[in-house]
This record gives sequence, structure tokens and C-alpha cells, in this order.
Amino acid sequence: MTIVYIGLGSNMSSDHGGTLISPAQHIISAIRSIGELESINMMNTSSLYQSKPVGPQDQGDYVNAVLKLETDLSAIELLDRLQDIENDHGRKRQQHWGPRTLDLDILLFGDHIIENERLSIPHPEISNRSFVLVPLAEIEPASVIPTKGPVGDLLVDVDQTDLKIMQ
Ligand code: ROI
Repeated sequence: MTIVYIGLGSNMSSDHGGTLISPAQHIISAIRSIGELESINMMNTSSLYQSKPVGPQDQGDYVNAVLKLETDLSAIELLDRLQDIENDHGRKRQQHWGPRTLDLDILLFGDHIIENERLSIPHPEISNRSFVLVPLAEIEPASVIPTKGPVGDLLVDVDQTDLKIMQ
């Protein structure tokens, strides 16, 4: 079994037969879909956070969260299942750093370091992003990110003013 952390993000609503699904609803629905996957045990989920977009500012605020699970899937098998869930939530392969209905990133996969054309783990931007570090620290304050260091140390250097816990 491998302990895995997944980052979730959404800043677009989608239309389901006239009903608008909000970014927060996409995140909640994705958490449910991940929990229903075979071969994974959901262990914990962070609060939902509202965050200002990192990158281009001409897009809406994001809802972000991090979850912890254990699995006996390989990283690529898990990625395939996560991409199915992204697609089920209306995700189109879209502009780089543009708005998205659902983004699921494998942040950490045990203590593995994985670099190939589909995966880059630990996620290369993990240490610059408060919307990942804060929810990760909420559920795993003692976590150490391979090649980067303890989450608590990384948090000291990121701006957290654009991040709010949602009720
Ligand atoms: N900004 C925030 N706040 N949250 C995200 O999930 C997010 N995802 C992205 C980019 C466009 C980099 N900005 C983001 O892919």
C-alpha cells in the first residue's frame, strides 16, 4: 500500500441539463468519486479553501482541497482513474494555466520520485503554492516532501493572504 496525496482544484461551473454545478460542488463530487474507486482507501480530506488564481488573473477564484488515500495501484493506474474522473466532470484539455472545471493532481506518491512524460511527482510547483501546502499541512502537519523538505518549513515562505477556508 502506498500513501498518496491528491490536490483538487476547480474554478469553473458546468451546466448539467440546465443545472449549474459550482466549483465547490465539483470538488465535493470528485472527492466522492475518488472514494468510490476500487483499490483505494480514503483516509482524510482537508477543508475546502477559496483561493485567488495563481497565474493569469483573468479567471475566477479557485476552490482547492487536498486528500489523503492509500492504494495498491501504481501511480500511472491511479492517474488514469483520476483523468477519467476529470473527464466525467466536463474537463476539456484546455489552455495552459487557464480556468478548469476539475483538476486532480497526484502531489505525493509515497516517497517516490517519478519523472516521465505523464507524471512529475512530487508535483514540481508544490513548494510555491499555498493552495496546496495549507490543506496538506491541515491533514498532515508532519509531512516531508521528498527533495523539498517539511511542509511546515515550506509554508513559512509562501504568501497565504489569498487563501480562505470555506465554511
Ligand atoms: N490557482 C489556484 N489558486 N488554484 C489552482 O488550483 C490553480 N490551478 C492552476 C493554475 C492555473 C496554475 N492556478 C491555480 O492550474
